[in-house]
Amino acid sequence: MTTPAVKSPGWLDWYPDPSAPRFAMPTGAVDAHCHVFGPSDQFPFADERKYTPCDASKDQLFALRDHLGATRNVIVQATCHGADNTAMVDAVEASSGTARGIATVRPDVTDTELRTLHDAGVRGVRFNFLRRLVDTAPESELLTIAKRIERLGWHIVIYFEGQDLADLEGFFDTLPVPIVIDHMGRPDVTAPVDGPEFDRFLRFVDRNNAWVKVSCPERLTVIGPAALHGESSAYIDVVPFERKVVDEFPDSVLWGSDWPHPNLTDHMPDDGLVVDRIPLFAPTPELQHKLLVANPTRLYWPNETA
Ligand code: 0GY
Repeated sequence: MTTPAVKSPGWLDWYPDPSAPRFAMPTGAVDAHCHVFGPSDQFPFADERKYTPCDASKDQLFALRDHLGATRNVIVQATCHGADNTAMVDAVEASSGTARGIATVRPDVTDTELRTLHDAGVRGVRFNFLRRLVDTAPESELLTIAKRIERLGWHIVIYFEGQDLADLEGFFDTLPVPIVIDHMGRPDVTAPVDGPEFDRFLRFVDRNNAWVKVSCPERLTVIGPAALHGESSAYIDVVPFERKVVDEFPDSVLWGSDWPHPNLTDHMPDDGLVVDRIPLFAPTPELQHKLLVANPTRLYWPNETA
């Protein structure tokens, strides 16, 4: 045990008492994007981190999963832990097979280390292109990693902002393994949903047969959590983008809570309300089943049928 870390100034902690969702997720639902942070006295944060969060433990994550009515999690390595995947792996191993992990690795990772991660339940690596979060590795190093993981049948989770896709897509097109895109490629939701930026994104998804996480409205919204102010649903300005992605790619969309919502600065979402938004963009039981059960099960538990 070490001393608990001191949070970054202004850090917002995750919502302590989320409402019970009115929308019942179908049996077998997967939260395909969430994180654990520490606890920092047990799993210290990385020296190279760009922020220091509150703790968000595996037990708190699993309690939220149960409260929201999900069955499984995909735990994505958070940048505050750098390439030390210990906390994430500890959570995946403690899940009795109900969680998979996405790791961060360096190009000099050994085959033995990769195999150990695989045996623990890791099924991919994350490449992060947000400068406020990481000093992104050169493309040559990322390509080395991509080739190393290919034989394990893993995929690459890519995190970038919409305006950067034009510069990055040539590199992404060369990746030799399946691609999973975080948060719909972070579109500018004040731009038209049928405008050139989002159209570029949709064509990129189509060309690569990529998976897309319809997640993180609380980070994309400009108008904010209007439901807290009497509107019928939260983050309403994100809905056209979510709907478009689900309509165009019903068999390759995933949903994630993004708990514990790192680096939000103006509010912290009630995770129950975030779940209640799902029917706004997946309006039929068939679409809900694909988004929440069939698609993530095919990607992360491929030996099962859903
Ligand atoms: C997210 C988003 C963020 C942070 C991280 O790994 C991370 O530090 O993912 C963010 O700040 O946008 O995907 O949860």
